[in-house]
Amino acid sequence: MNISLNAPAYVRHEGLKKWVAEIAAKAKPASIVWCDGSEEEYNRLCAEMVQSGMLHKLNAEKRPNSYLARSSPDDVARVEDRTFICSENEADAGPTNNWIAPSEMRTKLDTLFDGAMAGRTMYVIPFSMGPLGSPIAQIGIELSDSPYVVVNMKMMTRMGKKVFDVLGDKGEFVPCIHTVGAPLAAGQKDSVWPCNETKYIVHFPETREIWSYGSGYGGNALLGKKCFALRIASNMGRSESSETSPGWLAEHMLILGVEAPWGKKYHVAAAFPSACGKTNFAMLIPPAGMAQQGWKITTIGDDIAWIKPDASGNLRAINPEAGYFGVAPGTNKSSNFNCMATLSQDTIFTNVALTDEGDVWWEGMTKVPPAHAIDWQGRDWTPELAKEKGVKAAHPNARFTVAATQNPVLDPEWDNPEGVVIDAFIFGGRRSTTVPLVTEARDWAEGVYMAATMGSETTAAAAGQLGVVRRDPFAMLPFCGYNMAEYFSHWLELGEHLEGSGAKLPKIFCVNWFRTDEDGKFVWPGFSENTRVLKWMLERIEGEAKGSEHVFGITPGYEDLDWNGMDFSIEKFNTITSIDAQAWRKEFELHAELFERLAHGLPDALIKIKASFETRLG
Ligand code: SAT
Ligand code: MN
Repeated sequence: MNISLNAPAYVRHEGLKKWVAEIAAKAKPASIVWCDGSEEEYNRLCAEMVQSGMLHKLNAEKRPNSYLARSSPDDVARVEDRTFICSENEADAGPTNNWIAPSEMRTKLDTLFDGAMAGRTMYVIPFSMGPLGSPIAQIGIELSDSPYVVVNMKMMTRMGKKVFDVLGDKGEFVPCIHTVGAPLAAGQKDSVWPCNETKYIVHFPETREIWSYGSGYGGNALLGKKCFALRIASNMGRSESSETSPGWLAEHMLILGVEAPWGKKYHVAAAFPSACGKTNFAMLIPPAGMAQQGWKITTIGDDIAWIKPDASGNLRAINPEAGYFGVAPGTNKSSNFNCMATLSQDTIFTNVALTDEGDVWWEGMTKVPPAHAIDWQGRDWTPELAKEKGVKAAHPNARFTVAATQNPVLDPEWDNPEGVVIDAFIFGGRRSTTVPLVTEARDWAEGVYMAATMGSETTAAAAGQLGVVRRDPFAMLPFCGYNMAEYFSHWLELGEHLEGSGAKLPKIFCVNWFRTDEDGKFVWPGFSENTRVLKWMLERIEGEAKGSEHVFGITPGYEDLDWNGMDFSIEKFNTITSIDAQAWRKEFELHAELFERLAHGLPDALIKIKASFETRLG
């Protein structure tokens, strides 16, 4: 078969063209389209998908220029058990990643990709993770046979023609190859959401390649996101560390800007597992009283941060993404007003419900559900069905894709190629018990310990069982592209390096918004009220707020938080801040289990800190 490469004249990179031709020869698409990232291209592809049934155009008055996609019911979330880190040595992937020898995997992929794109168009998607040309940014090229991927990548990354200018004729890029794995025979009718039962999400960290087979959903298919910006980038950041350079960090973190009434602006990066409220925290509106005092929060990113020390040793962060791929269910005007405003137009929704007016709906969007809707699987849905049979209108991992520029509280620095200086790191899991509302680590190493031993109850963002506690170090368990124990070392060494050169490190805090009472109800209202916790953190940075020291750090007393405009009793405060020695003895046993699992390469410092915490606990 002879298919035309069709490369536009402005693509001057021979290596890139050769690679595209090679993949095309293997996957045998019907044609190749080089994406330019234009509005015209976006609109054309959306129109084509409306034609094919993959997208449904929403009511233009209610939701201008927006679409709904419904995925196949067996392609609704990241597939962690089908995600592989194929390093040369198994030990380099570590015990928390699935590993298959690269040669074996390549043989497997050769077979899978042979003719995988038959009958489809292969899109060449050039993208930059981070502001184009930023010293922290990186370039990727995704080859995909999914037009849905193209339009999502347009919103989620800096995508298009300009990338080729930065790339020049021999620039480096991360090759990302994606197929839905559903070749079409001549004349065969396409399914609305093509995918394959067999799925492989594969990373080769040494050669910095990504191969994704069989899924069209989210992090499995938008390869700039978790695959590149976390799994491959975490490898890059560590491999660039040496005697003289501490390397850099690729983290599962939101970045926000916060203006304090005393006239200073801070930047905070926070790691929570998928579907634990990063987007809500990144778009927080301070409670009315605090807003009046001058508190203001702006978004830089909602999911991923790349963090690099500058010449003075400050940790500078960029958001490598350019849009949000957020969880819809639970999002509403009171949980996240700014997000709802962001979604008012130019949005692609996936797996939410369709109302009779041609707008979208999901659980928690409004107090009163619509009397009738079409659910995420295209079936009739009513509130009665939900009550009687527990049928959900939207899938719990239903998502929206939207450009960051639509966010009304987008930080003016969000696109600054230099990044912003981070003042504090926050780590938080979803824990109904044990972990208190907020704890400040006494130093960097103890902060690393807290982040490393973080646990969280699982959510719908990944296929698998819901609500079980699993250790999720740094909220990176599914995203760290190398041995987790070495990742801890990288953090510790980066801290030592910067401290040794006289830099002031960000403070590290650990939070838990999710403690419940005997009835299983959340005690802490969260959302806006989290600003009070943020305020305490910033006052701690300034040496202004009090707190008391306990086993593993410093926590505020009731009187140390600002309760102005909020009715929250000291009894309630005690339920979410109490430290139950018995529960913590159990918790340390779980830390021990984690450390045993990660024994190979585990830094001694963490073992010592654990021992000292246990001694303090008595
Ligand atoms: O599917 S994604 O990986 O993009 C979303 C998430 O799990 O955070
Ligand atoms: Mn995420």
